[in-house]
Amino acid sequence: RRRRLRVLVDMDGVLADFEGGFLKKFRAKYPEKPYIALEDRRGFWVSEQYGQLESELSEKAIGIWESKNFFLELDPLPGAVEAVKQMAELKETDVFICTSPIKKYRYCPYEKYAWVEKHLGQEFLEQIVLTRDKTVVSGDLLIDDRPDIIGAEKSPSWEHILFTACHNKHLQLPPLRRRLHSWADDWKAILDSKRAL
Ligand code: UMP
Repeated sequence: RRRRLRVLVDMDGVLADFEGGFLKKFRAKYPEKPYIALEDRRGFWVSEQYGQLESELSEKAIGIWESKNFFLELDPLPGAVEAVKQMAELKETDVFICTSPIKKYRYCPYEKYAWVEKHLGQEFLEQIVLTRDKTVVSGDLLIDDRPDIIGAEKSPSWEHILFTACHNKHLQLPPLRRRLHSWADDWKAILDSKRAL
């Protein structure tokens, strides 16, 4: 194999606990409103499912992650920080953090950089790719909790590994599509399966 292995790792739902952070702040801000327990989450879009509960809840939900410090204060998911640091130390391996900012750009892009610096260290700032279209980024693997990753490039170079999250755990994947169930799962074996090619 000539080239180094390039792994793209998503941030929200893979490194940072977007769902848990959202629910905590939503319940604190709207204690009288109904909410969706993580067990009952279905579909990638939190705002859509909240909108189905009560139509006004869609914009209230969006207001939570548009607020200052939402992205910065997300907790790392279990094992995520250790796994990414280990991955980056592996021979012949480049790790990039590939994440889509929300369109309200006031806080989110800045806070994503600040989160990476805080939890992974300054050297990881070199590895950040902010894009709304991950199909135009090349890599061998993309570890991401969003089931449908589409964009301008119809045949992306990466294999999408679905990272299991509350909203996607019930989905049946087409044959040949692979999951990483958590950071306790064997992510090294998935990397090695691509190196072998
Ligand atoms: N996001 C929304 N609406 C939702 C859920 C998430 O806008 O209902 C945002 C949060 C992240 C982005 O900024 O979408 C998802 O980014 P990726 O995990 O695909 O990188």
